[in-house]
Amino acid sequence: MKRVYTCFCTDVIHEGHMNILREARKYGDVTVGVLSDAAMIRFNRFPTISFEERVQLVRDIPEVSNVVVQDDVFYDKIIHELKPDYVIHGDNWLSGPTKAIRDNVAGLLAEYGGQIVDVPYTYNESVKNIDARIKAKLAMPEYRRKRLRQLLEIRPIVKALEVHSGLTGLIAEKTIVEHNGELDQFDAMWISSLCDSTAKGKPDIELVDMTSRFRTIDDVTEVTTKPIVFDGDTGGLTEHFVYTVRTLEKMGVSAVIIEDKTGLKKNSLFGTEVAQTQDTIENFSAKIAAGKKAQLTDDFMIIARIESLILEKGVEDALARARAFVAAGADGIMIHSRKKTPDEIFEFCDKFRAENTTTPIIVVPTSYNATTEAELAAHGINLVIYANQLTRSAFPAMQQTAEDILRYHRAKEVDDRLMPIKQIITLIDEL
Ligand code: SPV
Ligand code: MG
Repeated sequence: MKRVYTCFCTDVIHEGHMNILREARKYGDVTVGVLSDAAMIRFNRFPTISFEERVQLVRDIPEVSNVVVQDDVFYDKIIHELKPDYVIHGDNWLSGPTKAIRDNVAGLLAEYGGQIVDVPYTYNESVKNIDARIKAKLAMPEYRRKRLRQLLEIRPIVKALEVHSGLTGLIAEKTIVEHNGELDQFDAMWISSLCDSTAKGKPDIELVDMTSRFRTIDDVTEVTTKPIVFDGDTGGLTEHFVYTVRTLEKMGVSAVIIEDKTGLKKNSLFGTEVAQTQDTIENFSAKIAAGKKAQLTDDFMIIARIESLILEKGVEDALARARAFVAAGADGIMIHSRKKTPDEIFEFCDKFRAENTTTPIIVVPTSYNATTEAELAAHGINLVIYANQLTRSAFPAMQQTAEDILRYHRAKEVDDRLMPIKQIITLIDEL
């Protein structure tokens, strides 16, 4: 009997999968690999059922002889172990980022004369509907909200991208890249006060009110499924913050980050060039404790952002605050810096991790942008936020286009820089 292998990355078995399995059975004895949670979220999307349930789904299919775990999107380990005569897959992997996976499989099979079988990918109305229903479930507040905590458990470092509209949300949701033999995508979205304000042409001074910030969240949640980390600025008055917590939770936001400043807040990247006042440990701890008391689910996270390094108060001050804020109930610590190198951030993280191994650490490496995710993770950092790069890339592109239309009195000269209308239309999902 020949050995046939296929890998499933799904929460439901539909006619497309059954078609592959029936085809596979014609070639020999069928082993199905079920992608682990960690691999599935790199490749596709967050699972809506547990790994054990996904294994059981496959085990129940008569065409399947063996079920194994595949814990990487690439097949190296599994092919070396199983040495299948055939690997069978839908022909959708002949193009797009997943072509890298097919190329990897082809190379591995060529070493001993194995073969790939590409079967026509089934994408009819019924499969589309199933797909849409899973997405809709992932977007529901009760599923989306808890996903940040789940990702912090699974991922070596969670990556969030700034979004401030439905369109930027779609970019964070859908961008997937194959590079150096790895597939990657963003895990979460950051709703930045800076970029949300900038998109409205307003300064980042808590001027754009919460009701407006919530509308931005609505725009994003309407078209995405990934978890949201909300920039809550100072959190405002404690008496107001408790209401903010309730609303964010209800909307399915996973975390709010509030910074330990008081009075007129200015953006941290101004540092000490503008007057900014840090809140007292006592006041800010009371705000965190009140927020924790107000929240209704265990999923939601209140993250304390420490501005000691921004305000040049030193690492010891930051550590004292981190200790106090964790004691007050903070679910994570964001430490911010505007230095070009990560030295002070790493000093803080190393010292904090020596006394606290579990509380997530969050960073925003805008200024020390040469530091890689792997270096951040090696210092115990759990979440990295790319806080403003989308806005900063779009703005000069739009400005240049506006200038060139004025310069040439027509739009032809800018046209080769523009996304074709057809492509921009297909970015948007239709129901
Ligand atoms: C934001 O994105 O609004 C932030 C991060 O708060 S920073 O701009 O670096 O202060
Ligand atoms: Mg901000």
